[in-house]
Amino acid sequence: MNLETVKAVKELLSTPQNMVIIPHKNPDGDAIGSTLALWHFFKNNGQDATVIVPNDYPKFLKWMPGSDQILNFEKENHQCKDKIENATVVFTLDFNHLGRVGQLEEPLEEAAKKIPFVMIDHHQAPSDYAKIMYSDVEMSSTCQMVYNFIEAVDGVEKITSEMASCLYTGIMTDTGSFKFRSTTGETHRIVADLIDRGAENTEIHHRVFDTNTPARLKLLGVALNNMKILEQFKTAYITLSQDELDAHNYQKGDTEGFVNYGLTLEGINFAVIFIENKEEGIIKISFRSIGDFSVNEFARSHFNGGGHNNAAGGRSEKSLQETALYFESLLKDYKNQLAV
Ligand SMILES: [Mn+2]
Repeated sequence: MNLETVKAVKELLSTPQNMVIIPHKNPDGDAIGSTLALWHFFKNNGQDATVIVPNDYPKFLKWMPGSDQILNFEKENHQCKDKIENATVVFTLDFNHLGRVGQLEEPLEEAAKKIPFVMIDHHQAPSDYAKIMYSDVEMSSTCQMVYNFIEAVDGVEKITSEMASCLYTGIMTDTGSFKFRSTTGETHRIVADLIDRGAENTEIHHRVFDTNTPARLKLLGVALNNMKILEQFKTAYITLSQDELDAHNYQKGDTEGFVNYGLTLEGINFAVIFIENKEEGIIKISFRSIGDFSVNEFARSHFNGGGHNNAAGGRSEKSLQETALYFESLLKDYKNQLAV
């Protein structure tokens, strides 16, 4: 964080505020971990704060300290609208474009005309709605940034064991358990400090990763069986139809991490999963890569999405089969980049 940003935040926090803290739609471990950690920090410092999620999040994150205090915009709509109307500042975490919050977009657009927004985020190409911006694409996770934020504003002594567990969870999930390229020595130093401050690391890994249901494991079996490997492009992709999801009692979050299996194949650098969503009438896509191939650019150019260099999302309005064929047809233009 630069000095000017720190100064602006300190000034903001010097008077009592009604804070609303918002993660992106379909919040993941980093989104929930960062918003809850910041929420604890503000509450502990006598501020009024509320976390509002645009929609529900996976069960394997619901053990997180403070999770029971989160308001869901879809379920507690009036309460959420009241909170936003009475807010004096809005924090947006783990996203940088108001189009990423689903139905919350409109109330936030309105709020942005009246009150200051603070952005803490590590995605590319931030838009300019926030008065105070802490945006850094080099960061492993928004949780790592919230650690830096607290350190800069008030000192790491303010990090309680609850906050440490929240921040640890987000760093762990966003770095693929500390293996993605964004994981630096600094990331590990922060993680070490979080364990010293009470993050229950062994317990957190268990709670987040050992939560399979028999139906989910079988759905993974279907996904792996559907995997198509295109060795000439060092690419592997998975398709999952709505029928296949329905046959396995699909629950939100069940397909989390499936895309990564493609990258565990020797010689594969680009992995994709296409998941049919009949309700929204789209195919949801996740892209992952190892090395220099930018899935962010690929998703931006062809699938109305984006994200990071090695992890991005996108969507398609074609059918599942058409989407997969279209995807295959694009690969020849990337053969040189993928062959590296
Ligand atoms: Mn993140």
